[in-house]
Amino acid sequence: LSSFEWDDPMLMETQLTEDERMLRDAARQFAQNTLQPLVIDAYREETVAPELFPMMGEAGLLGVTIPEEYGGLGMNYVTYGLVAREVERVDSGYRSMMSVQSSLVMYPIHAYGSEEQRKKYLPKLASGEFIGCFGLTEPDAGSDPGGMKTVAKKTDSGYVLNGSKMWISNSPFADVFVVWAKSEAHGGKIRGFVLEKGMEGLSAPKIGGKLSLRASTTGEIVMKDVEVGEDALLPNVEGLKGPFGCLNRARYGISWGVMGAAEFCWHGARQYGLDRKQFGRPLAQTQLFQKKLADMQTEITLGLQGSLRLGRMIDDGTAAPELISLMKRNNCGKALEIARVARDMHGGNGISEEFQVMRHMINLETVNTYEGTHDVHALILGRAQTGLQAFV
Ligand code: TGC
Ligand code: FAD
Repeated sequence: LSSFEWDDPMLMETQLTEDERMLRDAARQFAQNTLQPLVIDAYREETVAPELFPMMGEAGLLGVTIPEEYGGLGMNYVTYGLVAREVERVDSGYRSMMSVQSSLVMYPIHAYGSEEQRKKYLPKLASGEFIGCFGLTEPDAGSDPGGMKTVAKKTDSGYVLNGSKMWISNSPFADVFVVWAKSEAHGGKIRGFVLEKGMEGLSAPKIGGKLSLRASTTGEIVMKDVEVGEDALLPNVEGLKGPFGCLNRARYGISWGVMGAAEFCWHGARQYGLDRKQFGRPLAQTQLFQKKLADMQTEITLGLQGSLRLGRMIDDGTAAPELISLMKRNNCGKALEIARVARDMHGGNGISEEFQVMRHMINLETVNTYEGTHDVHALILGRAQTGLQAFV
């Protein structure tokens, strides 16, 4: 038998290809050298930072899975997951900025858009020259997006949109808005539209007072008689499977991302326990402390293996959406619990911004809620194994 790698017990390194490791290392370098020095102040000050997008674009973090001809990297979903893990090791808000752009804006334009839409938007979204946002949630339609009120009415030359979206990442500084609306011309079915900053009647006020995910900017999208041409419609998808197709990718990325945040908390707690002495010995030499570290190590090791397996299944076309729910739910819940325990293990220092565990803990409250709450994913899994739907 081989020796035990405490921080990589399943030897994940050996399960990755050289290309995957190379891009992971590049993402880690960018995250640690560029994002990490900014994050403590950015979180405290709730900094609005659109300038990070071109920097992420240059580092190759935007549109990892989008083909190279549209400015992406043309890499697989395992690589996308590895990138999410590195960025979220620094902050869930930074991963949010990146994953909305990649999975919720570039993906639908590529998968459901016309060739003209792809050429117009994707290269600039990949470089970060354009910033994108994704409007599904509304004030009265969160877990139940089918209850949305936003409508698109047909005009002679296109559509006119009315409605409002709530809790939209990146919206206050977005150039490109992928918005979902019920289209009267399509029998009330949900359709996707690509709106652009500056359109008359379109505004995106910032939501203030957020106690979580403060390094990422969140806003509303307000549409008052916004007129668009026929070319704003995403032609190749209809119904809720449009937005859910995007969410499948983003939820998968989150399953990796939160493990990055959890790893930060675990490694921090371990180091703190080695450095800090009480009762004449390191905290790490107590049974309770070691039990907590063992629990963290176990959950993170299993969570990462699950995400890697899921990534390979997405890449070979065998993953079902319910499996994505399973991994998103499990890894978010476990990461949140790990962050809470790590906060406790740091004692009083655990509440200081300097040690960073509390920031991760509070961020993970959001990540456990967005892209389908922990309980909504339980209901998806409950339905899949009983055949009975318990939403309504
Ligand atoms: P249901 O009847 O289950 O399905 C309606 C239609 O949609 C299809 N579908 C899917 N297709 C692909 N992938 C999936 N995961 C799909 N889930 C459902 C389904 O096949 C059906 O198609 P069709 O052709 O038969 O019509 O829908 P429901 O209305 O009963 O919804 C149930 C429920 C609760 C599962 C669903 O609404 C849900 O998942 N709710 C959670 C909402 C959510 O995740 N919102 C996310 C907003 S975006 C966001 O949070 C971004 S944060 C990003 C960041 O900052 O990082
Ligand atoms: P609700 O749906 O009102 O849920 C409240 C509670 O009720 C939850 O605990 C939920 O699990 C529970 N619940 C709901 N239905 C049931 C049921 N049938 N049975 C049992 N329990 C139930 N959305 C976007 O479209 N784009 C974005 O970019 C985006 N970014 C976000 C960024 C942030 C910082 C946040 C906080 C949210 C963001 N969201 C975004 C919205 C997010 O997806 C929603 O908040 C989430 O889907 C939950 O919806 P809700 O807030 O309306 O909660």
